[in-house]
Formats: sequence, C-alpha cells, structure tokens
Amino acid sequence: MDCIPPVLSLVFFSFICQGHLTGYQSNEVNLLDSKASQELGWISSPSHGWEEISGVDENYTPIRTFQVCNVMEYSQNNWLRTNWIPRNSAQKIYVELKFTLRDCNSIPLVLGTCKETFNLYYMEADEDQGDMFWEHQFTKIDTIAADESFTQMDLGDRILKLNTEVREVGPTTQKGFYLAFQDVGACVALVSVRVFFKKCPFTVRNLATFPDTVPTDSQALVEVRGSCVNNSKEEDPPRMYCSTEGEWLVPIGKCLCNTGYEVQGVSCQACRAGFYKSSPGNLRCSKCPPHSHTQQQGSDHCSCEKDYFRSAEDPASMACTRPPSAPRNVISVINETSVILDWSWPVDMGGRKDVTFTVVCKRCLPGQRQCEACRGAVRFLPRRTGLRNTTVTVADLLAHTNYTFEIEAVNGVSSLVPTHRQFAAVTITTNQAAPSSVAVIRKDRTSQNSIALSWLEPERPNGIILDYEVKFYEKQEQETSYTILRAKGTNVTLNGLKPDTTYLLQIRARTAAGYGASSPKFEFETSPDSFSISRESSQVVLIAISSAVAVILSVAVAYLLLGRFCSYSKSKHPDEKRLHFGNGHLRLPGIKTYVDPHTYEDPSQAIHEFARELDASCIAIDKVVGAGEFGEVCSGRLKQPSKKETSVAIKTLKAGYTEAQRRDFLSEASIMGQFDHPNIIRLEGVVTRSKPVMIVTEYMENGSLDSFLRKHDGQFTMIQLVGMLRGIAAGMKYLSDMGYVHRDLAARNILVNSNLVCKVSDFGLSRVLEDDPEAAYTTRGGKIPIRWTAPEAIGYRKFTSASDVWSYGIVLWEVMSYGERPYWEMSNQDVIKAVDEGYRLPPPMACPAALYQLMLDCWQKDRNNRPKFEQIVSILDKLIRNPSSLKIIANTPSSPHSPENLLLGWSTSDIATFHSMGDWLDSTRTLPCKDTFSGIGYSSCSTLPKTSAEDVKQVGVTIIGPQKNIVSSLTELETHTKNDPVPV
Ligand code: ACK
Repeated sequence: MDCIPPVLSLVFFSFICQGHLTGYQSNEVNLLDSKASQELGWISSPSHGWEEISGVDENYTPIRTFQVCNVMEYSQNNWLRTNWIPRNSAQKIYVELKFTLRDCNSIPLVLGTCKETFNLYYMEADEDQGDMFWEHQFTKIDTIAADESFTQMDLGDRILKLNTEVREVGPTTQKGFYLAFQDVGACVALVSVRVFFKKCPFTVRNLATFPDTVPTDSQALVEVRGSCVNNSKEEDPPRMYCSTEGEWLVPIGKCLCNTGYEVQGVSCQACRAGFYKSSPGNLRCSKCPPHSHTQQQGSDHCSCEKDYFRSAEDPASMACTRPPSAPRNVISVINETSVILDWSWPVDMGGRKDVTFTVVCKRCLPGQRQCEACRGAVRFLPRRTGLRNTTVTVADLLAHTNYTFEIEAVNGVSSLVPTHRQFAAVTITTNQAAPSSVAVIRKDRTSQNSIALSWLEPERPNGIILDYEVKFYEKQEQETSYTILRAKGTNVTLNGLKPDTTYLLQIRARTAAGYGASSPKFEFETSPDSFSISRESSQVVLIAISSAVAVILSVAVAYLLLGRFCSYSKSKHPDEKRLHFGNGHLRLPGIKTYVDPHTYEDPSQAIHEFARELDASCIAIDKVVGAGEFGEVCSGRLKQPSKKETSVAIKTLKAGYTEAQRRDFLSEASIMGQFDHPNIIRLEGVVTRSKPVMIVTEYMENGSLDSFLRKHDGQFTMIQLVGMLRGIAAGMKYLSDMGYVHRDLAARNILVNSNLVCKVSDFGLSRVLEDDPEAAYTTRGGKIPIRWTAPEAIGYRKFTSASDVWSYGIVLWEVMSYGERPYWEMSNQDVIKAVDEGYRLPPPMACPAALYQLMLDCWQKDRNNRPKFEQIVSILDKLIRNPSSLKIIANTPSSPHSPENLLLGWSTSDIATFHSMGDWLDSTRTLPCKDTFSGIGYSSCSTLPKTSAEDVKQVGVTIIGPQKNIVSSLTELETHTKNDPVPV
C-alpha cells in the first residue's frame, strides 16, 4: 500500500460518504456479503497488490474494502481471492460488485500502463482449499469496466459515483466456489462484494401458504403446490409458479374457510359467540337468526330456543319456527252423503309460510264413545292431506252416519313435535242419499223375444234398496218410446222383444231417498228368427205385456183424472197441479211427489199419514222464542223412548182456535212431514191428541236468516255466505223435485242452525196469505209478499218453481247485503212498477260478480229463462270449489242496467220512497252522480224539482232521454208525498 499516493487513498475513502448503497431485494439470499464481515481474510497475491482497508458505509457502519492503484508501475497482475463460498441449494448464482474506478486521464504523471478495467474469475470446489491459490485454475467470468468513473480531483466538490455490476456465475455443479479479482494496472476500490441467489419467498395466496422456493437454473418455471391455512380447506388445489427471477406467478385454485370460520386477512378465524357460518367460503359470520342462539365460538349453526324448531330443509339462516295453532271457525255444509268443510286460517302460523291442512275422518258409531278411523272409499276433494286452501269436500260417506272431522294445521316443523296436534273438530251427521248407480250389468240368456239380465247392487246403496227400475227401448227408436219395468231383485227377464233387434237398457236403484243415478246404457240384441221360441209362448208373453201395459196405463189415467179432480175441487190455487207429466211422461209411482194435504177429504188423515203423533209428556218446553201466526214458538227438548234427547222448536196453536185454524195450523206439519232433506226443516212430530196442539221440529239455534245476518253484519267469509246459499238452493231443488212450490221463499223463512246450515221452513198452506207480515193484498184480492215474488205470480198468480227461483234471487240479494230490506223503503206499488219497467236491485256492496249475475238470471222476466234450482246448486258448488272466482266484485251493472237505464226506469214515486235523495242515488248506484248532484247544491228532495236540464247535463248525463226523464221525475216529485199508499 505504500505505493498508493495519499491523494488517491483519500479518494477511495471519501466516496463512501457520498455514494449510496442500495439495499437488496427480499427474494435474494446472500451466500456472501463482504459488508457483513469485519474480518474477510481474503488472499491477496502478490501481497503489495490488493490492499484491505477499513472504512464506513453511508450509515457509518464499519466495512472492509479492497483497493489497488499501482498505475505507476508496469506489468501489474494483482489477484484477490475470496474465501470458499458454499453454494447451498442455489443453482443460479449472482455476483454483485460495488466499486469505484479512476479515469487514467485524471491521474497526473500516469504511465502508459494505466488501465480502467479489472477481471472477475471463479473456481469451483467441493470444499474449502485453505490458502492454496492457483490463478490458472480460475475461469474468467467477465472483464469489469466502470460505467461511471471519476475524474475530478477537486477535493472540495468531488462527485464520486459508485459502480454496481452484477454477473452470473456458473452453471455450478460443485458444492462451492471461489471468486477472484484480477487487477492489471487500474486504480480501483472494491467497496463490496455480494454473492447471492434468488428464491420465491414464503407467501400466502388465496388462503394457501407457499414455501420458500429456489428457481431452477434453466428458464423453466417451478410449479409449487400450496397448503391451506388452518381452518380452511381446498376448494380447488392451490398452485403457483416460481420464476427464475424469484417471483411468484399465476396463482391457481384456492382454499375456503371452514364452516364456523371467517376470513380475516390471510387466515381463517372462528365466528364469535352469537354468530355462525354454515357453509365453507370466504363470507363473514352472520348473526344468529330470530329464536336461535349460540354460546360457542366457531359455530356452524345456531340452536333453536325452547319450543322453536328448524326442519331439515330449513336453511341455517332461517329463523326458528314452531307448529301453527289450530284452524278456526270450521263450518260444514252437508249434502246427502258429502260434506263441504270450510275453516279459517290459524291465528298463529308459527312463523312459516308452508302451512297446510290435513283432515282426519272418524266415524262415530251410535252409543259408542270412541270414534274409529273412516274406512272404505271416502273421497276427499281435492285431497285429504297437504291442503293449501281452507276448504275440502268429503264425498262418499255413509248415509245417516255420524262423523267427526279433525282439521289439523301443519307446517314444516309440525313433524318435529309429534305430540303437538293442533286441530279443530266438527261433528256432522250425513243425510239420506240416493243410491249410487248400478255399474255392472250381465247378460245371462237371450232368445228371439227375451233377454235375461242380472246386475250387481250399487256400490253405495245408502239405504235399503226397495226396487230397481229397468228402462229399455229399441236403439233405433232413440228413446222416443220406452218401457219401464220394476224388479225387486238384481235380475230381470225382458219378454216380448222383437227378434233380431238391438235394444238399449238402463237400470237405476231406488231407496227411501229416491232414485239413484242411472247405469250407463247397456246394449243387447235379441236372437234372429231361427232361434225363435214357440209361437204360443211368444203370444202369451205378448198378451201378458199388453195386459200389463194396459193395466199400468189405466191406473195412471185414473190417478191423473182423480188427482186433477181433487186438485181442482180442493186447491185454492188452480195453477198448482200436484200430479206431473215430467218431460211429457207421467211421473211414475215410486218417485217421491209432494201430496197436497188439501186433496184429502179428511185433513186429519193427511196429518197422520205424514206426521208422527208425539206424546206430550215427551216434550219439555223451555222458553218462548217468538210468535207465530197461530200461537207462540218455543224452544224445548224432546225425549222419546229409547232415543237421545234432542233440542226442538215447538209451535203451539193458541187456545180458542176454530176448526179451520186447527186444520191450517196442522197443514204445515202435513207438508213438512213429507220432506226429508238436510236443508229442509225436519218435522219431529205433532201433538194433536192433547192440548195445546203442537208442531215439533228440529231446533235451529241461530233462528231466522234475516235477523241472524243483520246481527252479524259483515262477519262471514264469502265461502260461508255461499255455503249458506248453496244449502238453501239444495233445499229448494229438493222441494221443486218433489213438485212443491214454496211461494214465500225469503230470508225470514230460512232458519239457521249452530253449524250455519240453512234450512227452508214455513210451509203452511194459508201462511202465504195470512201469516207473513210481508204479504200484501193484490188487486185480485190475494195476499202476496210483493218484494220477493216474481211478476207473473203477482200479476196472474202463476206460482211455479220458476217463481220460487225469482224469490231465491231476492234471498241471494238479502244474504249478500246482510239482511238489507229488498228495495229498501219503496212502496210495494213502486216495486211492482219498477220491476215491471225492467229495474233490478243493484249489486250489494262487495258482491262477487258471479253471484250478482246469478241474481239477475233469477230475475229474468221470462220465467223460462231463469235457471233451475239444480243449476243454481251446481253453479254455487263450482264457486265454492273455485273460491278465486268470487274475487271479481260486481260493479254498477252495465246495459240494460246502466246508470242511465236505471234512472230511466225510475218514476217520481220511486224517488219519493227514499228517505233522502242520497239514498235514492245510492240505491241506483249512481254514486258519481250523487257526488255531482251534491255539487250542484241539492240538499233534499224539495230542492231537486228546481233542477234544470242544464244541471243534469252538468253532472254528466248527456243522453237526451235520461236528462228529460230525471228532470221530469224531479219535477213530479213535488206532487207526491213520501208514503202514499198505492193500491196494487
Ligand atoms: O228469528 P227467530 O229467533 O227464529 O224468531 C222466529 C220465531 O221463532 C217465529 O218464527 C223462531 N223459530 C221458528 N222455528 C224455529 C226453529 N225450528 N228453531 C229455532 N227457532 C225457530 C224464529
């Protein structure tokens, strides 16, 4: 070192303070760093060549450097060799040199030997060779020149640049190597030597850890498989590639936090208490849903509170729920052997939307406390379980049998609480029903003129089969003429048939309840002539048949004539003939037909034919419930020997009656006693042999329908209302099938029991004339309930089932308006006139359009256009089965009942009958007009006559007709007083 001028020496030391040493990257692993050691111990050869000097770096940390500057001497060959550097796992090795180098031109007096480069060498060795150093064994890596050399010698302002050069070593194969620096006459200071290799450092990507990875020496990427962090699992195997530059590339796949754990940074942490995570994934934990909790950390679900549950299908995010409460307000509408059950939704649905209903049917045998599960082919429509609506029809029950139906509400968690059954029960008794149809008919024998047939009893006889009706006719005759036979058993031989002819045949069974449905048509053929039986026998058959037909015909004709004679001589209403020729055919014996008690010479004979005599001691009267035409109506109990005590209504005949009054009073029982239908009030019997004379009927807890509806205004569901109407229609169908015309069908004459079953009552013969306070005298002297009666019945006493249908329409209106009085306070005279002119009652509030249409159909002027009761029942059944059809609400009817037409239909007296103009406008459903009339300042009927045509035009009635009509009506109003009696 002696040869280095002090000036140069200074140069080397001072740069360190001004230069800057950049830090190395984190993916670089050092094998050697000269700065890190104070005692390098490198070998310098010759010894006056490279010189080791102590200095400080930019942070004033002491470092060791080497320098050489023999520029003044020739033939320089100075070597500096590092210690042995183990290679470790490195494949690709880098050497980073930091040095300063002096520009030869800047050195004064320099010889021609001055150099500006030095050489870098390496030598591989599997182990440390000690101090042995043979230059010739080294391999040159590169000649190192300075990018930045310094020339300035101004000590005060020297800008010295540190050169950094990096070279790759290798490829290496042995365990280690040496580096050597050869100087051939330059002025160089080796500030630091760093030997390193690159690696891809440990990292966490997509919740997978990737270890430190050393790249290969080649250009190929190293594929590395990641491992999921704790509490996570692989969704897709995590992988990454480590590049030769020590960089991670292309992350693929990922891990997801386990259930109960959520992502926080690069790890999965347990959910806190009160939180849960039910699925693997990188979502956050969620708060426990309502009615659930968890006290533990890392929960994958929250447990339900006591009495709350979660079904297997419920997601963990759903609130815990519970079974629903029981259904409410079960009502039953019985029709022979079927029943429509209807109920309201439970108050508590348990917090779920999947509530359905299950119906359990139990048959209760008389005298037995326990009921047994229904057996046999009971049908549930639409089904028994999983009902989504609050109604079901149960069909094919046994006739005259007690049943209990349990309607259970269930939801998705009900099965988790098997002991918790929430149901509402209803007990019913089915009625008499006609037998089902004969399904199987067998041909036993055929001959030229006869056929022997047998068949199976109907599947549901619903009672004792009295006989079978066998109807047959020639196929080509198309039923224009046919023969009817009656068979006691299940076989018959038809004689007197034509040879080689095709016949059609139908059979139906008859019980006390009437005929069942006919069997399907059965076709058979008689044998051709060649199979003929003897001539005599066929003649005998023919004579027998002719005689039988002759006998039947003469009996029928005699019966008909007698009936006509009796009805003409006895009936007060010549229009009403009790013998019928249904469809041109004589009503055959066996079909139940109403018999007018007045056709009996001795009325007491009729009463004892149709009504049972009760012993007065069996009857206990409790209280008076109302007043009838002939005396009080009481409630009480009937206890007949070997029968259960039942609640009854007792109509009494007041003392001091005349014989005619007694006969009229009892005629109601004679009529009622002929009926047996769930919607007709049932007669228990009469007391005629002691006083007071009494008629005892079943007790109807809710009394008359009109007052019942008024008391419960707006409280029933539409289905309940339609159920009641259906019952009334079914009762009326039965009456019309029996040939009975009621003449006073009105809500006041319908009784309602505790199950909301409606039954037709009030059958007295004279009551239409005398008993009904609604009845008014007509111009012909009769007394008629005008508002309920069809125009032809008012006009010329044409009382028929079709006029009953008109009255049914009014009952329909009464029911839908909760007992409103038809035509309000209009006088009878005005009602007759308005109806005659085409006016019809408007739809009651919130009345389904389908029901209003039915009303209008019942009020067809031409009675032939009105529906039959059978059709009404079927329409109502359809509505009940399809409750959504009741959702369309009737508006103000359009033509021919548009506001204009309605107004046209009114006369001044119409208007006079209303309490106020508002009532009238309300009733005509011209509410917009009402508002606008108010707008033009009417306040009472007296101010309206002053209304001009212009005013009427103002309120939007622009058609000339209605304008004139309203104005003239309003003007005439002055001349009428409100309650003028109008003779009819
Ligand atoms: O509306 P209500 O209570 O029901 O008042 C009348 C009254 O008697 C006069 O007819 C009541 N009534 C009539 N028949 C019966 C019956 N079978 N059950 C209960 N109440 C009845 C009717």
